[in-house]
Amino acid sequence: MHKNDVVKKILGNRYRKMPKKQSAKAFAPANIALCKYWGKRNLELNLPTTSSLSISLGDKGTTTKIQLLVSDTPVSDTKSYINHDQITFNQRLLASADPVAQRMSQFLDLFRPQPNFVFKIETRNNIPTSAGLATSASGFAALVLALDQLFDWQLGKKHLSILARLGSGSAARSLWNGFVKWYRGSRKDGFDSFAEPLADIWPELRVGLLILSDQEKMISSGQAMQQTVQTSPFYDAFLKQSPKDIKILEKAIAQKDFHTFGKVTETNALAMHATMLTAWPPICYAIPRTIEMMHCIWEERKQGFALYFTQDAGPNLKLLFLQPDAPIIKKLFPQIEIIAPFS
Ligand code: 2P0
Repeated sequence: MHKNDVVKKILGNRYRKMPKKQSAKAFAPANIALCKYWGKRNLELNLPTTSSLSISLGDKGTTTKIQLLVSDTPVSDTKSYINHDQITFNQRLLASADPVAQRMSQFLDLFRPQPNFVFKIETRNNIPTSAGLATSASGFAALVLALDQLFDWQLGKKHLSILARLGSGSAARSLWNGFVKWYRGSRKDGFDSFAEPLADIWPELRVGLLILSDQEKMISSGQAMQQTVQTSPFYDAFLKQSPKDIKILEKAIAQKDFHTFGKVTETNALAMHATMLTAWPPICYAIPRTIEMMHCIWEERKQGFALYFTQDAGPNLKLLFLQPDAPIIKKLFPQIEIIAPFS
């Protein structure tokens, strides 16, 4: 099944219709996975090998404004229209060859009413793009929300989550605040692979962004996932452990058991990175400073401090702690940006 078939099925007679509005604007939060998505069972539809669980970052994320225009550039073949989308990212107009613009334009092709229509997109992140946060998650979620408004599809969140997943897997989770679970599903068409929010809230929970490098990632997460799935002898262990981790995490969240919550989150991230280290060629997103900070966190924990971390497809760490400890954390890590996901 192709992305287009999924879109057709969701939109029905609204598929490739003209927009109802001149423009639309939407916001979606960034999210951090507590139990990770690492591997696809279907590359085309971004269907995951496991379910995952995340925490959204409140008002930190992406705002996207969208308009549909008729292209005034005469071109001979319809394909070349597609590269005429005007995409401004953090106030910078992207060249059509830019990988971010290409990825967005390819996604927009799924909704373009006619080949000679181009989208004008202004997208802005209020978190540093270099922060190692999955801005593709909030980016595609905000884009889908903006498209829904522009075309007046009036889709429910389940269908919006499926559409966002077609742009980027983790975007399926970026349509809500708080804790969000994305189901693996088992259907080939992915109609049972969407996200939903958990009812629980945890106002004291804090996420600290510890930026250790603003270097570009050496390998994209999509590529790294594939390499891991195909070559790591430890990947099966990750698959087996993941549903157990989600179950324990859900219980820990419901009971506000911070130690279990932190321990499982940290172990799950380290397990994901262990599968990457054992892939061939090996993938290591950590830099020396990442390891140094891990030791520092482990040392603080030995002293009785309730501090845990998670790490995604980059060298930066995301710290997990509770609100009363925020002043000590600030002292230990002066450069940290502290986010209160439920405020
Ligand atoms: C996650 N990550 O669960 C995991 C943990 C990074 C590490 O989802 O190829 O940008 O667009 O589906 O969602 C980052 O990968 O990958 C990611 P695609 P995506 O948050």
